[in-house]
Parts: sequence; C-alpha cells; structure tokens
Amino acid sequence: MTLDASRGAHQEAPPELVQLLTPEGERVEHPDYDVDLTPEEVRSLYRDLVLVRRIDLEAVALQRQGELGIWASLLGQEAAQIGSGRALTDSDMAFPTYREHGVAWCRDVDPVKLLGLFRGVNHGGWDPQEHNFHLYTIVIGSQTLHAVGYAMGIQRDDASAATIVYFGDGATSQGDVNESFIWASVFNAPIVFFCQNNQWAISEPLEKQTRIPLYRRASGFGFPGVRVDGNDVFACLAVTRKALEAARTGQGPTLIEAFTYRMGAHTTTDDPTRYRVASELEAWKLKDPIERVKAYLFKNELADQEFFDSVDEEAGQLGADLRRRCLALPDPQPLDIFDHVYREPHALIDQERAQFAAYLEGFEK
Ligand SMILES: Cc1ncc(C[n+]2csc(CCOP(=O)(O)OP(=O)(O)O)c2C)c(N)n1
Ligand SMILES: [Mg+2]
Repeated sequence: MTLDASRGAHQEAPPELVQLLTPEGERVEHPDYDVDLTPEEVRSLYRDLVLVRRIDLEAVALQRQGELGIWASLLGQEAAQIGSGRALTDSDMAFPTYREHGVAWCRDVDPVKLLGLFRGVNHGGWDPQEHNFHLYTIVIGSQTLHAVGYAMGIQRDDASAATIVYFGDGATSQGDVNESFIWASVFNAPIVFFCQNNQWAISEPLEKQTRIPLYRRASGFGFPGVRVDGNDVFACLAVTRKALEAARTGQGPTLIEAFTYRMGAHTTTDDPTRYRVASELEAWKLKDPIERVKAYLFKNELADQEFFDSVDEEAGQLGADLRRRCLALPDPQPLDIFDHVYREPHALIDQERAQFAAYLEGFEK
C-alpha cells in the first residue's frame, strides 16, 4: 500500500465489538468469548448494576445539596465496571481513576468511604491492601504506570495474580499511558488495560484523541487489543476474565476498550449541554446497561416482578443509609493531614506539624 492509500485505511472496516447481550436483551454468541452464568449469577449482576446506579444517584443529590464538594458520576458505565470488577479474583489488584465506584463496589469498599473523599473528610479512606483496590487517582493516566510497576512486582514474586488498570479515552493521549504500554509489553507484565471509552474527555470528543479505534493502538505496542460493548455486562465479564487469565498465565498484557457512554456530566461542576447534542444522549439511552439485563431476565422467566421490586427496595434503603452515614461523617482535625505522609515517623513532617500547630494556636478559640 502506498502512503496515500494507507491514510484513512482505518476507516475501511467497521471495528468489531464483542457483544453477548443485545440492547433488547437477546443473548448472542461470539466465537472467542462466552460466559456460562447461572440464573442466580445473572440476578446478582443485575442487583450490582442497580445498586451502584443508586449509590451514584445519591451522591449526585448530596453534591447538589452542598454535602459533597464534587462527584464524578458513573451513570451509563455500570456494565463496564461491574462486568470487569466481577471478573477479578481476590488476589488480583485494581487501579482505578476517580469514576470507578462500580469497581469499588465489587472490591467491597464501603461506598460511604467514596463519599468521604468527595466530601473532603478523607483521602480515600480505605486500605488499598485490604481490598486490593488502589486509591482513586485524579492525575489523568498516572495510575497506569503505578499499575504496570505493581504487575511487574507480581511477576517477580511469581504470584498467580493479575493487575487491572482503569483509564478513560482522554487518558490515552497522555504520555504516561503510552509509556506504561511500552513497559508492560516489553516486560510481558501481567496486566489488563481497561479503557472505558465513554466518548468524552470533559468537553473533548473522542475524535480529538484518536484517528483509529482505541483498541487497535495495542497492536503498535505489541500486545492484543479488543473492543467490547461496554454496556453489556456479560461481554465485559467474559472479555475481562479471559484477559486476566492470559495475564496470570504469562501471556502478558491486553488492552480492552469498553465502548460506552458517559450519560451524565463529566463531574457535578460540568454542564454537558454546552458542548454536546441531546440526540446523542437519547441514542445511548436505548443501549442502557441495566435495561437489557432486566429484559433478558424477564423474557427468559429468570426473575419475576417480586425480584425486581425487592432490588428496588434494597436500592432505596442503600441510598437512605448512605445519606445518613455521609452526613454523620466527622470532620477531620487539621493536624490529621500529617498522619499518613510516611509510614514511619519523619523529622521534616514533625517539624511541619509543629509549625502548623503553632499557627493554629494563633487563632482565637
Ligand atoms: C494530568 C492531568 N491533566 C488534566 C487533568 C484535568 N482533567 C480531569 S478529568 C479530564 C478528562 C479525562 O477524560 P477521560 O480520560 O476520557 O476520562 P473520563 O473523565 O471521561 O472518565 C481532564 C483533562 C487532570 N486531572 N490530570
Ligand atoms: Mg472519557
């Protein structure tokens, strides 16, 4: 192919999307990926999806009422997060961005701790080692390097575990992410790169990040890439399971592009009506990740109305309980900020703490 002919060649074939459950709730086969789920497991996935959406809704409401400083909504991305999160085993390690509330749920992180972070009363509040779930990272893409380092540690310990790292479509333009791809590839690190392509990086659309489908980037770095329907929890589970297993068995990294959509604002400080058209949102509403599982359960008579009502009831209670516990979170003492800078006592920190204590003393009581 000449240079001129190869330009734009990426537009020839439509990219393949792994899908196991259509938006209408029909089960479809895929030659390379499958999941064999019991009715109980499907109901459990449905429950996860509904509950994390409820956590998210409560958090948005709390922010609007001035109880949180900010919130990054996962609305629309529930299937990508629950599917990939439920594919993890206890010994796998996950590195999130700031939007992975569904993955946090799968790692048994109490959602009130997430609210504490966005309320500004903790710095994460959970022990990453206890949950094998790293603290949220705001600096776009930097966690991919931390994750590859961690994965290389697993490799050197000869442990049978994998690492998964989450990032967005916008993050793929960061140097850190590209460097992490190179390290992972060259060292055959046991890692899964899970990119939630939600089509937007705040107000920047996907076409400002790439001229080719994101999953195809992987081949340039020397490892496989796959695009999955990010609103299909079955497909996200199947694809992530396979990629994690490949990582655990010495087959190196995989890039998963979960093709999804950010249904809400970037964060509660953002107003997406200023930069995107309503029809786009309407089109994606038809691909809702929860509705298709509900339709599947209903059509196949795997769940009755009583089941759906009980999940809704549980969601309502979870929301109310979260709200109550969020409002009861104690404000931190100003000097607490120095507590966890280093694991061991540190002379400079002691000095700074003393200086700050003296400064605080200067205020009238
Ligand atoms: C290094 C860095 N640059 C810029 C920002 C500001 N910023 C916060 S979120 C964001 C967009 C991220 O988009 P994407 O990776 O697609 O993730 P999404 O928010 O869509 O989940 C930017 C530029 C940042 N946090 N860190
Ligand atoms: Mg994005």
